Amino acid sequence: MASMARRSLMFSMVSVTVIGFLINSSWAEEEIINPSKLRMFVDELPDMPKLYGFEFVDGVPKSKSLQIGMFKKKWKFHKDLPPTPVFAYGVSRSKATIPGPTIEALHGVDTYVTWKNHLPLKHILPWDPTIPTAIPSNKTGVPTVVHLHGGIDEPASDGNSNSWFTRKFRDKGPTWSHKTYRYRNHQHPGNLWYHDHAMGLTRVNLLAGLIGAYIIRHHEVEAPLGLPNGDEFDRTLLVFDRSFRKDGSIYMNSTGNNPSIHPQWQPEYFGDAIIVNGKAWPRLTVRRRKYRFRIINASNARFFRFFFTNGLRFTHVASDSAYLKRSVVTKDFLLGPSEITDVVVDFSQSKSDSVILANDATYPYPSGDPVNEANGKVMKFVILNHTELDTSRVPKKLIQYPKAKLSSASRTRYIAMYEYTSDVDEPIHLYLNGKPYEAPVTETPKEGTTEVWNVINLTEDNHPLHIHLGLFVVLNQTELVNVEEFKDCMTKLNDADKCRISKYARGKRIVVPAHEKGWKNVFKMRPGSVTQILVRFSYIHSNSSYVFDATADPGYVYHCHILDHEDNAMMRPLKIIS
Ligand SMILES: *[C@@H]1O[C@H](CO)[C@@H](O)[C@H](O)[C@H]1NC(C)=O
Ligand SMILES: *[C@@H]1O[C@H](CO)[C@@H](O)[C@H](O)[C@H]1NC(C)=O
Ligand SMILES: *[C@@H]1O[C@H](CO)[C@@H](O)[C@H](O)[C@H]1NC(C)=O
Ligand SMILES: *[C@@H]1O[C@H](CO)[C@@H](O)[C@H](O)[C@H]1NC(C)=O
Ligand SMILES: *[C@@H]1O[C@H](CO)[C@@H](O)[C@H](O)[C@H]1NC(C)=O
Ligand SMILES: *[C@@H]1O[C@H](CO)[C@@H](O)[C@H](O)[C@H]1NC(C)=O
Ligand SMILES: CC(=O)N[C@H]1CO[C@H](CO)[C@@H](O)[C@@H]1O
Ligand SMILES: [Cu+2]
Repeated sequence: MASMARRSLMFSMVSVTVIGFLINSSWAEEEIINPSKLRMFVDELPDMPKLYGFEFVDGVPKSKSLQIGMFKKKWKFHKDLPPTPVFAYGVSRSKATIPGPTIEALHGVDTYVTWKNHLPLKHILPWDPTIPTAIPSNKTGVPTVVHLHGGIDEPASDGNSNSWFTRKFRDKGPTWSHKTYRYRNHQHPGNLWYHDHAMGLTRVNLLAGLIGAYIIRHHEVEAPLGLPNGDEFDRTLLVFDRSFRKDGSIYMNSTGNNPSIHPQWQPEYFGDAIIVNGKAWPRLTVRRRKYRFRIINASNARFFRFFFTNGLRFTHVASDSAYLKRSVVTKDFLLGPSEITDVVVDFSQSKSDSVILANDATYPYPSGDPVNEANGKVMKFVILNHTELDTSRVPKKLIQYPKAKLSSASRTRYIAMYEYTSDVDEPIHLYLNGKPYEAPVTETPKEGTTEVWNVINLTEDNHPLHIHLGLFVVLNQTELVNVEEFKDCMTKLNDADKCRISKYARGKRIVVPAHEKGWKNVFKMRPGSVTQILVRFSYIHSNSSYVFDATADPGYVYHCHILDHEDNAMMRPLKIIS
């Protein structure tokens, strides 16, 4: 496949800029800013505004209704960059931020959110009407719909891609049912994030800025752990990559890799500037003590392998939405798109008085280019000299949810990932199980059950698979032998049993890192491998059934979380049955 060539093309984008006018290229290409022109670590790391999804009435927490809008506005991503037109979430246009406000919710207390679309008629980024896309019947604006990633909620509040709506709800997708979403917060405490999920527009709506963090807290369960807490020492870092033009606008290539088939769609978006909480390569001054960082990877396609340049370590306490059973110390970790890692960093252990959080993951991961000077750095921590009393701790034992038992699985499914290429060997689209999104639902798990899913990656890229509603544990990852032979058979029959998968799933066993052995909602499906996961369609913290009707319409979805893949159309319906 031409992926290396494709990647080098994108990589050479920066050098093209310099001599842009000499090359016969479109204005867009000429104007891409060379990221080395932006000074690193000059902007302070912002903390996003907080919205509380509950209120105390006579000392008792009660549910609350929030109104959150989506606005077009300008955002300063860097001191040296002109303001960038963006789409941002917020309670008003002036208060809207990139990322949006962090929503704080309490376990057991419902939060209601009315998501309001105030976006203009025209998108700020190029999109592609030839992939399955939400297109309003008349010009009523940019379609949007919000998904709470990691949320265990009713289907009608899950942000189904076809439940999109435009400005003032003037036009609505086929599965739209109501304006106000109900988030039950009945699940285990942890880290979630909200983002747009409109059919075929997810990648551009997120690139434009429609993302934000959502935290569910459960004090009785979490307080005894003694982890660093409070706004100063417990922080959310939302990380993504973007490219900019010299006028500050977000650059996205408007020419597809198969322009005669899809005028705009490209298989992966990569930006050269690394943005944390809305600032490119920011800095944060920290005290010599422990901090908790909830790190959300909101990139379209970039993987990050984070490490500290001075060897400082990370102590992992949670992964995606759930606490780990035990804390795990690592020197680095790989974060796939939309994965969340929750770590404690003890700056009192630092031998230097500043440290850079860096990244060395190739892109696309794992077959692509190495990082460069710009995208290899994430942010800087300036560490104050004064040592201070730190009463927070990181216990070895965190929260143990009942073990997922393989023997309890009610059935086994195969989920094969396919990429289809054009005669110039460029990807045209990707499907799960060889089926487009619109094909009738095939994954219909029974509520309360656990299933084994064998995810077979027959493509060259690492696909982070995300399942709505269900959580899963990764059992093992095994490389396929004689991949091409197996792939040929699968391409013809699309049936893992008939293609005798057991004959091929005999390669190297890949060790699942300790910090990813807990309950997850996204996992990186290695290329040329079978990943076996145990998916649970019930709560993990209790045996009670869902506190809502999970079998209702329009159901759920599961998809690749490389947004460019999800949009075209590595996504399938998931319908829970009783
Ligand atoms: C757009 O079309 C929908 C249905 O096709 C209709 O309900 C709505 O009123 C129209 N909106 C405008 C602004 O014309
Ligand atoms: C945009 O994509 C097209 C098609 O893949 C490619 O030919 C062109 O070089 C790309 N532009 C830039 C600036 O990378
Ligand atoms: C972030 O997510 C993107 C896509 O989902 C992925 O490609 C990238 O590797 C991830 N980065 C990190 C640091 O996890
Ligand atoms: C810490 O102390 C060293 C040596 O006294 C000094 O050079 C450095 O600037 C101080 N760092 C901070 C962040 O104050
Ligand atoms: C993966 O692990 C399960 C249980 O641990 C085992 O039954 C299965 O055979 C393993 N799969 C492969 C491909 O090794
Ligand atoms: C759910 O029930 C199983 C079997 O009775 C038990 O092993 C498990 O601990 C229970 N889980 C919770 C969270 O109570
Ligand atoms: C990098 C890698 O191993 N890619 C493989 C993914 O799977 C396909 C098909 O199974 C292989 O052709 C690739 O080589
Ligand atoms: Cu993918």
